[in-house]
Amino acid sequence: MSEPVDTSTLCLFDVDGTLTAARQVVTPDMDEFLQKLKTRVRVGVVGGSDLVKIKEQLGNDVIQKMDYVFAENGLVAYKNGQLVSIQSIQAHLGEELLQDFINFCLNYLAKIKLPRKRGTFIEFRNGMLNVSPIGRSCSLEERNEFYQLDQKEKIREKFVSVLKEEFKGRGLTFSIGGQISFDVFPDGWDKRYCLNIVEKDKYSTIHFFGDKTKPGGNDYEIYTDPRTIGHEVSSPQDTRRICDELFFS
Ligand code: M1P
Repeated sequence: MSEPVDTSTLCLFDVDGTLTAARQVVTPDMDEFLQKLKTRVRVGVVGGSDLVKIKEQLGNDVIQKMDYVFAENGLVAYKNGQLVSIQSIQAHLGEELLQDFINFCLNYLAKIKLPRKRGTFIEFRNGMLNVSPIGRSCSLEERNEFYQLDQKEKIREKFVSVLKEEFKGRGLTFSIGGQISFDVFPDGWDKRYCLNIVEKDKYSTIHFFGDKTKPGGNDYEIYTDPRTIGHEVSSPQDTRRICDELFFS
């Protein structure tokens, strides 16, 4: 006889580098594994990306398939297929600060020369801004090229350190989570935000799996939060290996 679902345990997964390769579609194997895991524990995803991108990667039916989907760190939250809360960055920050910030970024971006620049340098989301020096509309090849260059030249790190200085004390947090961009949101709106939402569901154990768990990475805060048991993973295969050991051995 199969074991009953342990409804007091929740597993939360980052998306890029944890369930999928960066910005890629989930493999059928991993998709199947997540469904199998749901027969043991409650399962949720918490991505830095917006819901459109999470759906591209995990499927259009992701909000039906997972117990929770937290897009934009949980600022857009779904439980059992239903929207439960949504945040607005403009209401929180106000137009004045928002425009100061956007104007500063556009100015900075106009002054840097890169091998390639494309379009959508600032993506305005519900709960965050996403800033990309190459532009979000680059191709996969251009994305990989930028990522290689950024690892050597620290383009994003330098940009973020200038922004930290310029906007010191104005309540903004910066997070480098992916390959071509960084996220900007009000202090406290990192991935821990989703823990406040699941609090009322009274889980006794919350596991978190992520790959960007070092300081400055977008998994760091939730990984080190006392409310979670953090697991640092190096790839989707590694995520699966750890889950197999924890729940199926
Ligand atoms: O999930 C991690 C990050 O994924 C994307 O980053 P990039 O396009 O730079 O690889 C973005 O959606 C970003 O917001 C997110 O944190």
